[in-house]
Amino acid sequence: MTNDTQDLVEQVRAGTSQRVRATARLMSLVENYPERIPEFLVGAADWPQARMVIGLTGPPGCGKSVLADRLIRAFRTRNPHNSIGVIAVDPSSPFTGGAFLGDRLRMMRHASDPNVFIRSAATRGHIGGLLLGIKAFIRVLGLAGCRTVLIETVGVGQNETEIVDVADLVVVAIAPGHGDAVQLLKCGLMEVGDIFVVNKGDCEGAAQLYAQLLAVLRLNANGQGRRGADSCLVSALHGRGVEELVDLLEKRAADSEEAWRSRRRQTMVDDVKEAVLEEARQRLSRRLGTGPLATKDFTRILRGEITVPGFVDELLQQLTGTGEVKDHHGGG
Ligand SMILES: Nc1nc2c(ncn2[C@@H]2O[C@H](COP(=O)(O)OP(=O)(O)O)[C@@H](O)[C@H]2O)c(=O)[nH]1
Ligand SMILES: [Mg+2]
Repeated sequence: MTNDTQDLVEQVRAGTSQRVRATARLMSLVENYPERIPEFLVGAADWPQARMVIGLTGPPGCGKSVLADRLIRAFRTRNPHNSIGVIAVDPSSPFTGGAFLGDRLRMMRHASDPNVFIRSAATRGHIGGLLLGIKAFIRVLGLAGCRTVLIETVGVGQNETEIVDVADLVVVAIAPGHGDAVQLLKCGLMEVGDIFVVNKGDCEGAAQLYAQLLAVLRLNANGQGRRGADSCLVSALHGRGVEELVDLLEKRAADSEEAWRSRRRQTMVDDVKEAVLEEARQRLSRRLGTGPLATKDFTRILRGEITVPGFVDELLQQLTGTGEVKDHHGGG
């Protein structure tokens, strides 16, 4: 880990007055220098972790951001000493750009609360990198003392449902006016949800939608679907049903905290493995591009003079033989 990262990590962990700024700077590092994300794994084993990482997903316009805002307030009121982090995933689409700006404005009221961390993450069309970034965000937020992390993401299409892989539990929100429950839950949302929320309970059709949802959940529980999904009817705009939702979330956390913790630890180990493989791939790649084993050497394989494993053996020998293993910054 480089010195500046290390300093920032210490500031965040120490909980000084610099904590809020240092946290923001760490997250900017993650965002602007994705190649440095592996640095955020060094020493991370003993970083404090969030207790609950909630994925909040659902179709655009169903009220996720309004609900997120309510959840922030509810969590802050219940546990005034606990911080909360919110990651809003921007689908980088011209159609939702406006709505996203709205999200930021809506959550702005928390800007002066030093215990609320709100961050956006742009997808830029590269979901793999985004996932790594979000995982690093979650670790940084944990370090900053966030007990709860909420990830708001638009639940349409495959990409977005992948984001729920990093959440401990997933809240799927739907709302009346956009089709029936079966249609709304088509885009893979049924499979990912732990808690299903019908929002806009104050609007016409909400009661019917909720009844449909319950029927769908019952069917699923009888079939091969996931069992034990919870559900509730809320009106985020008016704050109705939100406390019940928080109760459901708290109950899940109480039941599964340990399992989540160990799953996240395993995820970190997996991420370290990926980081190590990536580093090795890059070093070998640099070696192939510039070293004595230039691309033309591949023709030795084509001519049958050497096998692929034999070639790799030579390559690794060259790397270790020239001290390249100690090279942290490439060059070649
Ligand atoms: N009537 C009503 N409108 C709501 C409710 N929750 C959200 N909305 C409205 O629905 C629109 C979309 O909300 P937003 O939170 O931006 O949706 P998102 O795209 O899912 O994040 C906004 O105009 C909200 O004011 C609710 O409970 N009742
Ligand atoms: Mg939103």
